[in-house]
This record gives sequence, C-alpha cells and structure tokens, in this order.
Amino acid sequence: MDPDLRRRLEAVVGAAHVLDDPDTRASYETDWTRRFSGPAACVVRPASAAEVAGVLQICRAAGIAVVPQGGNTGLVGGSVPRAGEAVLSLRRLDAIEDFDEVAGEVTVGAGVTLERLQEHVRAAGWDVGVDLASRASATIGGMVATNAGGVRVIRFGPMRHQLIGIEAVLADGAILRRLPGLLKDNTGYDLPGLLAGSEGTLAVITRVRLRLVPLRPARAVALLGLPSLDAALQVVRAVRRAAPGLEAAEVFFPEGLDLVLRHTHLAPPFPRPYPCYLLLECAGPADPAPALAAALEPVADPAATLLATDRADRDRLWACRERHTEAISAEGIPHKLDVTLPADRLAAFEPAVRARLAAVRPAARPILFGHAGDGNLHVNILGLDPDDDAADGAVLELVASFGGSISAEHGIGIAKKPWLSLTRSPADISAMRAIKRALDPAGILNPGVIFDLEPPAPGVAEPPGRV
Ligand code: 2HG
Ligand code: ZN
Repeated sequence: MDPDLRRRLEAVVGAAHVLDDPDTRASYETDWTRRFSGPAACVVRPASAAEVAGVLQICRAAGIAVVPQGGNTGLVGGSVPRAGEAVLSLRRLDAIEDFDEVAGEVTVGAGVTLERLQEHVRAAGWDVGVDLASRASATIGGMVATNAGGVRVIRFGPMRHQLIGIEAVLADGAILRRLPGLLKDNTGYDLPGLLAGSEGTLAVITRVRLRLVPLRPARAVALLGLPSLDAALQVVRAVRRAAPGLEAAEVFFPEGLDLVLRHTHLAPPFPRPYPCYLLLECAGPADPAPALAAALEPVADPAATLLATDRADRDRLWACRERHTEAISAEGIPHKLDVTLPADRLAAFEPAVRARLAAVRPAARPILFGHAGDGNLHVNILGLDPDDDAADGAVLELVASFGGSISAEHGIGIAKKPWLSLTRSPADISAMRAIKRALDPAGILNPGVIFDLEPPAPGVAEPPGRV
C-alpha cells in the first residue's frame, strides 16, 4: 500500500485501524457465499461519521474506490472488493443511542448487529420488525443498505419500512443527517428511503433511526408436511385469514431438510418425508397456539403437523428452515438466486425451475426454500462451477417470464448485475444512473455494483438481458 496514503488514513482513524496485512484483510475480502472475492488495497475501520467523511475525502483525492462493509453476510458480492478497492468496515460504529421507550424508536450505529439490538430493545418490551437467520453477524447499517427482508416481512415489511431517519456520508464527505424522531416529516425527497437498498453505491450509512414494534413474547410454531408447494400455499392463505398473529410462513423441500439434518445431526421432525414442508409462526401478547391450531384444523393433516410453544421446541422446528444456508455452504459453493414470484405463479414456478435447470445444467443440484408468505424463493444451486452463470441466466429469465423479480431481498450486487434489465426498464436504469452520477460523480462508492456507471457507447447494443 502507498505509504503516503497509509499515513493520511492513519491520521484520520488511527494506525491500528488501517489494515493491509494479507492475513488480516482476508476475512474482509470474501463474502459469505465464498463465490465472490477480490483483493483489497486495505481495510479502514472508522469510528464515527466524521472519520468516514475524512476517509472518503482522502480516497476520492487519491482516486481509490471504496467498498462499504458491515457484517459481511451479503450473498451477492456487493460488499467485498473486486479490484484493489479500500474496504470501509463500519463495525466500529456500534453505539445504541437515544432509545425512546415510549414512542418505540431507537437510533443505532451502522455497525450494531441485529442480535445486539434485539437483546437491547426486547429488555424494554420492544422488538425489531425485521429478523433473519444471520442476526448474530448482520449489521443494521448493512441491513438498511441492502433493504434486508427476512422472515417477518409478511407482518412488518422489509428494513426500509422500519426506517425513520438516517445519517450517511456522501462521496465528497458531506454528512446527511436526518434523525428527527418525527413520524410525520414531509419536507422533500425521502433520502432515507432512497439510501435503503442502494447497496453502498450512493452514500455510506453511519447511523439510522428505526421504528420498533411491540414485543410479542407469546409464540407458537407449526411445522407441516404437505404433498406440494401448492398445498402449502393454500394453508398459508387459510391461516392468514384465520390467525391474525401470523408472522412467518416459510417453505422448504426434502432435499434441503436432508442436508440440514446431515449437517446439524438433528432428528428428523416426522417419521416419514413429505414433498414440501411449511413452517408457520404466530405471535401475540397472549398464547397464539389455540388460534393457530383452530386455523389449521380444517386444512392440515394432524399426523403431519407439529405444534410447538416452548422456546426449545420452537427453535428445533425453526432450525430445519434457518440452518439451510449453512448446511448448503458446508456442502459446496452454491449459486444463490433470491427471487420473488407473484403469489398466484409461485406454485407453478417450482416445477418449472427444476425442469429448466435440469435442461440447462444436468449436474445442477437445486435446493429451494424461502418465504412462502411473500412469494420469495431462494433457489440455491450446488454442483456448478462458481464462474459458470448459464444456470443463473436461465433461472432469472424464467423468473422474468413469470412476472417476478430477479432479487427479492438480497440485492443485485455483482451477482445479478448482468440481468438487471430483465425486470427494470431502460427508463428505470437511466434514472438510477442519473442519481448515481449526481451523488457520486467520480464513481468511488462501490463501483460496478447494481450497474456500471457508463452505459454502452451510442450505437453499441447491449446484449439482451444485460446492462
Ligand atoms: C434466508 O432466508 C436468507 O435464510 C438466506 O435470506 C438465503 O442462503 C440463502 O439463499
Ligand atoms: Zn431469505
């Protein structure tokens, strides 16, 4: 690393927080999938918005691009370097401040993990509306930057819906600070909403103000074995109407459950396998189990239904679903395609995607699971070369032909970039490019993520389906 650049960065963040030793850099250079990895010039670890601003000004002057990174739990290659950028790790911004226990709002540093925030606010009777399996490592800043979804979107929406204020640093070092704690604040463009889901390409998020939800301590979980995804979706429809406390409706299939059981050594939930599994969670101030049982009674086979209320039993059922990601990773490096389908097309998509994959790449081993309540399937594929994206393209084209979206909750990153135009129009993409150019004209913030700043030269056609 250039010694002069190092000296200038050290003057802002301190010598202990500019890391360029290859062994120390390594964990910041590869993402959770292990499919996306690249060399960083260095890792810089600021502790405040002012330090972030100082680092961005130095990097901009030196022409060095910056990749913002939280817990590095991303799954689309958007938070790791590609070609010698500086990784800007936000994990030291880990203060939980200004918790309004009456209004249910809290201001949180970007580097606070979801799990720490959950523990903090639950002690006072509040909860975070978003929950996801990587809660121990995922940071709030990264979750806002990617507009994370998770298992409770059907009840509380994604991260953008929890956001009521933001502090973020623009590429030129200017600090946006909108942390008003006002529920009504109609004074121009919604900058927090714009930055949510911008994947580190428009600004570096340093603090956010979140709306909380009342803690619902009484919980009931049901796991059902079913003949098909279509049958599972019919159960979800019935339970949604009859059990108003429904927070999660998750599906998985035998090939995924087998992997989880092998990896975790958990006992199989049922004495025999089923073609599809549905996990439902209801929550409320009082025990939701009777309402859930009553809602299931007309639609579920009692021999293929487990109901759990105490914590250890609920966790055991959840493990069958939540431990898919780690069990798949233990098996190999997967291609991960996180897609949404319109509710009425999801059941037909499942056999169609399996058939498409078998035709395009017979060696592909699809493992499907996801959030049935909001049409979000995680199509994980093992058995492919990490650089072979023929299966990715085939699946995403199929999704577009079903009227779905090529990214439900993980973002575009670099993994989905070639297919962005399948579900965003030329007008959308040029508006996004114009916003990017206005906020980051030198293109130093996470360049190459979501789309390239420059469209193809006039007269040069973009390959179909590619940006
Ligand atoms: C989940 O729903 C996460 O568990 C990860 O979004 C999905 O590993 C995946 O593909
Ligand atoms: Zn998910």
